[in-house]
Parts: sequence; C-alpha cells; structure tokens
Amino acid sequence: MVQAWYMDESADDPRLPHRAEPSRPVGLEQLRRLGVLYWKLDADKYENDPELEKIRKERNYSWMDIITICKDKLPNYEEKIKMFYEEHLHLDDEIRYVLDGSGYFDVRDAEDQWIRIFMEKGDMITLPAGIYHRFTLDDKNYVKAMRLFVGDPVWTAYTRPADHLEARGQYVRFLAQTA
Ligand code: KMT
Ligand code: NI
Repeated sequence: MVQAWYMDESADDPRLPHRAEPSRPVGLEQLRRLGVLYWKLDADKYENDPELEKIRKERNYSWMDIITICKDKLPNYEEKIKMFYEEHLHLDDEIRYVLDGSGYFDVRDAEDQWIRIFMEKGDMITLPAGIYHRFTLDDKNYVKAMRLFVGDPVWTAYTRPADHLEARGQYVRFLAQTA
C-alpha cells in the first residue's frame, strides 16, 4: 500500500527519507481527506492497461506524456529539480504515474505539516488543485513518470505564498469541509 509519513525537521539532503522519529505513518484515508488520491497499478502494462484506462476515462485524464528525470536525460536538469522542490501549487490537479525509478512527493496537511509520499514503480497519484506541495528525487536519482492532465496541460507553478488564488481558496474550503 501507500508509503507515506510525517517528515522530520532536519535541513539535511532532501533526497533522504526524512522520517519523523518516532515514526508517524500516514494512510490512504488521511491522504484522501487532503484530496490526495492514490492507486497501485502494474507499470509493466502501462501501454495497454484496462485499469489505467478506466481511471483515465472516469476522471477525464485525457492528456498524457512521459518524462524521465535524471541528469543525462532531462534538459536543464538542475534548474528543474530546484523548481520541483520549491513549495508551490497549481490551478489544476497534478497527476503522476511512476513507471520506473522512484521519488518523493511532499504535501502539506491541514495543519501545514509536511507529509512525504514515497512513489515508486506502479504508484499513481493525484494532488488536488490548490494544495501546497513539492517533489524531489530520492538517492537513486532517477524517475520515469507518466504525466496526465484533464484537457490541455498548464504547468504554471505558483510559489508559496499563493493564498490569494481562487484555486487555493477552494481547496481551503474543501479541507474545512472534510475536517
Ligand atoms: C512535477 O511537476 O513536480 C514533476 O513533474 C516532477 C515529478 S514527476 C514524478
Ligand atoms: Ni507541482
């Protein structure tokens, strides 16, 4: 199942796990209350997978591409890695399906604490519009992921603070409702 936990406060290398001690694991239900959706799929079948097709159809994830994040394959690697790890939000859902390798998505909970979600081959996630989040590779420095989108992709990231945006206001109201 999903591997997620509250982070420690250490300013050490972000690519380390940063598990709080004593450990505070986070489950699917807690993620769901933050609007974060998670699926486990068979990534070996991603090119022809009825389960993936069902999710895409039900949630209108019509657009997709595949990104490989590693030093030798991603243009402007250092700059992009830095941007991914800056706390930000988007006006639309961020949907990722890890096909190979691994990394961490960090999301803020309702009390503004960081939850770290370990994403490896077969893990698919949707981060809701308006949630503050960030991404980092782990110590293996490699991930290949499908990026999905409802309609035509908009990649604009709004660095925190972005509380004036309507997408943020909507998300904060969603949090209050599910609390
Ligand atoms: C993003 O927007 O943070 C990315 O696309 C990088 C992570 S993809 C596993
Ligand atoms: Ni993002």
